[in-house]
Amino acid sequence: MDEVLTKQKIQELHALVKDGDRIAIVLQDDPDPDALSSAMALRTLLGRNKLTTPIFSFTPVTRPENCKMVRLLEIEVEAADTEILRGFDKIAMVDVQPPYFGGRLEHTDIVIDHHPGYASSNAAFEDIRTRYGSTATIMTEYLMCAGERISERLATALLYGVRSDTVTMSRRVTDDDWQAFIHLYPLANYNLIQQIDRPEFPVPFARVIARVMSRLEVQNGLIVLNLGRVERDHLIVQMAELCLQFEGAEWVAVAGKLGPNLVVAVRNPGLGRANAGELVRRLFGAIGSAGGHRHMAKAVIPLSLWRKNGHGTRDREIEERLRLFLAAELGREAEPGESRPSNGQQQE
Ligand SMILES: [Mn+2]
Repeated sequence: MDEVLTKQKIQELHALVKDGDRIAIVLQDDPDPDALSSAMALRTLLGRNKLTTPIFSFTPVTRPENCKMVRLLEIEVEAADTEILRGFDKIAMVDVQPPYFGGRLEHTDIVIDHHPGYASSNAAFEDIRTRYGSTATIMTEYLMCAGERISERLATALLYGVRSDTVTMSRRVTDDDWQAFIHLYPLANYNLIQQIDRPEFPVPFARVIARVMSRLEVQNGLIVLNLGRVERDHLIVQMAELCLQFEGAEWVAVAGKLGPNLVVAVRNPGLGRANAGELVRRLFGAIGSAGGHRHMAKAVIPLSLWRKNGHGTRDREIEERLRLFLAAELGREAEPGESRPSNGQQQE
């Protein structure tokens, strides 16, 4: 924690903002927990409320966990447009920087962020700390140095922000992030965090779960399920997470048809050295977009290309084919003669 720098920045910030200023806090599209909590913190730091300092985004929050955060913590995010924002005395942004918005924003006064790689803007106030795992860490430091009281609601939001940007303190995490985490932990409401973390299924999805679960098997550590047509991408991901909870599950692939595509979510518990991202790239990189991290990955394959490769698109056929691909790639009981799908041109 850099107390000297942070105290100086707080002074700069207060010198810049006049009492009567109407300030808009603008977030990245589809704001994430780090952005949302940082906006709440900035508002508190400036001693303002949602009327004098509303939060804006050009597109709404969509991830189920983030929607739940917004709902449970009663965070209001208004729809931004260039014209509305023109009416504000000052524009602030957290967890994002002006070049991100292109022509959508005419000017910016306050920028607080941790993302590297942006060209410096000419905002009057800038605090970019690329070393930090989250913007919520910077904002927690501001509140601590300002001696500001952090309410349970704000602490819960910030803790969730730090946690989600650092993938539960496992990625890019620094001492500063830990310091913020330790400060926020006793102030936050852990029941609320658990609620936010537990994404909901729409009730009609129960029928889909009942149908596919009746054929769930763990074969040599592998679970493969195809849900058939789904309405939202998140359902595929949530089902993959759920399947990972079955005893003996070392690899999970859950697929679903979404629009013109076949979406495949792949998970493993992240214990070994296996890499789910590499696995889906090897399997599907040639016929779709595929990628991810060590324990979670996703492939989006146009059904037309899947069909062009001679694979059936009926739900059971897809499931069987995926099982063969996965089993072969993982070196488990593969049926002979099966090869990876290709687009007929590129081969790795
Ligand atoms: Mn962030």
